[in-house]
Amino acid sequence: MSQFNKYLITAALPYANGPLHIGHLAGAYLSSDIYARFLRLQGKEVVFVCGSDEHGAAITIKALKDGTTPKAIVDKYHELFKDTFQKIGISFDIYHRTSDPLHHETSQEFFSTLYDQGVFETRETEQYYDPTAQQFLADRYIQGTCPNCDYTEAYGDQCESCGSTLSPTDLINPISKITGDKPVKKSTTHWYLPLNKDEEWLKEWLEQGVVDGKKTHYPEDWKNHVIGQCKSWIESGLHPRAMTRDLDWGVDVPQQIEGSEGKKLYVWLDAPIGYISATKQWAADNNKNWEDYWKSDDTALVHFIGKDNIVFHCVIFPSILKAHGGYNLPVNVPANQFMNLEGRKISTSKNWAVWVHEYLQDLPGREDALRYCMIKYMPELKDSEFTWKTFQEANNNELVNNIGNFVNRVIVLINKYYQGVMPEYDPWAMIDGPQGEDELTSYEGELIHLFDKLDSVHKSIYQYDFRGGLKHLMELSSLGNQLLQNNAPWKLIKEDEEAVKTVMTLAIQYVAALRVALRPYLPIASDNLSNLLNLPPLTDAGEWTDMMNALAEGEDIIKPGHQIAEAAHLFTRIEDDVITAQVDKLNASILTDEPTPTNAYSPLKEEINFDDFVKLDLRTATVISAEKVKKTSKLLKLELDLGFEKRTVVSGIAKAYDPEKIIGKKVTLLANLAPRKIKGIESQGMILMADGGEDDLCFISPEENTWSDGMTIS
Ligand code: B3M
Ligand code: ZN
Repeated sequence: MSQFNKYLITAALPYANGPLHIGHLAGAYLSSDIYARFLRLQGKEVVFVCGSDEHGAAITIKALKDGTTPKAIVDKYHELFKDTFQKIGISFDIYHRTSDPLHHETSQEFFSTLYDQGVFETRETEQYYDPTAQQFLADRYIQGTCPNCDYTEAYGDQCESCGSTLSPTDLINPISKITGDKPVKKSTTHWYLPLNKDEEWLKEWLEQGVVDGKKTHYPEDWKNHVIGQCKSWIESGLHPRAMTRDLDWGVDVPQQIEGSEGKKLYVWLDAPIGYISATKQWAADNNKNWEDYWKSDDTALVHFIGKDNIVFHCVIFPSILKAHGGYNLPVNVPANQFMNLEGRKISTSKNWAVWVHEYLQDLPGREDALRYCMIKYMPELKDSEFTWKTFQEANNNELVNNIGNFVNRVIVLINKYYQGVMPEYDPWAMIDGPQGEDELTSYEGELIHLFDKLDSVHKSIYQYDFRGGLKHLMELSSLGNQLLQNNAPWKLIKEDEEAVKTVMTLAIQYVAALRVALRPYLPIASDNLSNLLNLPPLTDAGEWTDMMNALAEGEDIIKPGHQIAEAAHLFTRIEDDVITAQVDKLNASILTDEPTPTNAYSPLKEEINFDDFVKLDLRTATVISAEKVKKTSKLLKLELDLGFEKRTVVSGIAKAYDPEKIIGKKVTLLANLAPRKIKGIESQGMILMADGGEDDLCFISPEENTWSDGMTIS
């Protein structure tokens, strides 16, 4: 949706109760940063806001645990966050905080407006109270036995063992986490947002992108998992939700409201308004009008978050904004899923995480390597996995061997042949293109290819497909390498000096394109490319658009006569000892008795559609003979009876099954897989197995006796 000129981009406000880990980066911060940087490069007006979420039980519980005050906790983490985000290159226009008076004022104004408009319902309920501590207990302050699974340390809002959502009164033998005493029930009054009244318009807004008869966005651009979560929430019925709490840390309910004493705003009425107060502060600092970014039709509001915050940003906050009136609703909420770490869920409480500030200390100068790996495996549509090994491979095989190698060859050769000054060249000299050897091509045609590749990066980013954009970028660099490989200027220089000038000029256009295209992804590498090309660092003010306009006109980005700098490496290899040290550190730090999973689950493959599925012809069959394939340890040669014909299949199951024990076994066969030769034997199909990793395999078999051979499975 590029009809917007202005963008207000938000990234979830992290709770200031512990350091940032790689899951945070992969969840919301890198995606929002790529998006913001790219839009700026396109000359769009962007305000990218974030800040620390400093209220709520997450903070007070941490203070209680550390024997300190909530204020000390948030001050500590706020500073750490600011520093970490800056070092890893997240280009916020402002990093604000919810303890700031401007934020308190802004969220109180929201509360008062909703109150004055009669939006809230007041309700009196019984809630747990700790008589010794003389305070009501937030859900997370109560622990007890889960009624569903008997886990004894379930929280008042959720059981972490079985995952069920609870309310404090569900717990068996509840105790207060503050004193360890048994809490008592006491009545209290709160203001509720009647979400049940919003069901209808929320549905229309989410499904059709229409509010009050006005088209606001295209739901088909939203991620399926985001829409799916919202719909299932709404379909199961929305209920009034309390917007206040009995707490002593947070934003006060405005004093002029009767009964406000001792009451604070619910953290989800407070935190998202942090996006607005951050914008107000940014506008005040930059002589702008904040309302232009929240209330005008030509501004797109986009929320970047992790999947655990979807309902708050797609149901609750929109309800608050609409009830207040005058504010834009988000045009998209491109939430990511979760990133796991070495086979486990990242967990702050179990200390199973790669902490970003520690990474920055342990692997100095490798900010972009982490960004690269996080983006390559970004959990855009499904959960993904970070391992130190894949990190090392991504750095060494892709950054060093692909981009680094290409750039280095170009810079070295231009310095060698032309003393670093781009020569005059003949654009009509025929050279081998990057696409294939002996495929002669014209210079202009190649500039168009370059343009198209860059355009694919653009399209991916607009679809929030940041991984896809990165893939196109790597292909760009591979094409550059291919161009050099196919023309071999180091040989050609002896035969045709003119052609080499054309090849090297084309190659430098690729490098110059990478300087701009890498900017949203790997900003430090982009700056280093600027140095190598002897160009100023990008200012993120429309340079993408300038470059595309030039290429569309068949104009060079770097012209004859331009002097480049000496060669220097963009990336360097990461050796095994660095990786081993990180893996050891991780394993040593975990606070749990659970054994490390040996069979780290493999992440799900890409989604397929029904048409893909029906292409598979699955048949049942019986094993009629089985023998080991000679000189192999894993392979068995099987004869299968499908009822209507017999087949030979080679299967890698010898470590899990003795051949004699599987004769007569019923199996499921992928029967229309193209035959292929394995160790000289033609294998006519593939047997379906469940794979638990290592040699842990078992047949996916039809139920004995009920299935006859050759039956189609659908
Ligand atoms: N602090 C939850 C989280 O960090 C919460 C996000 C607020 S966004 C307005 O996951
Ligand atoms: Zn449970």
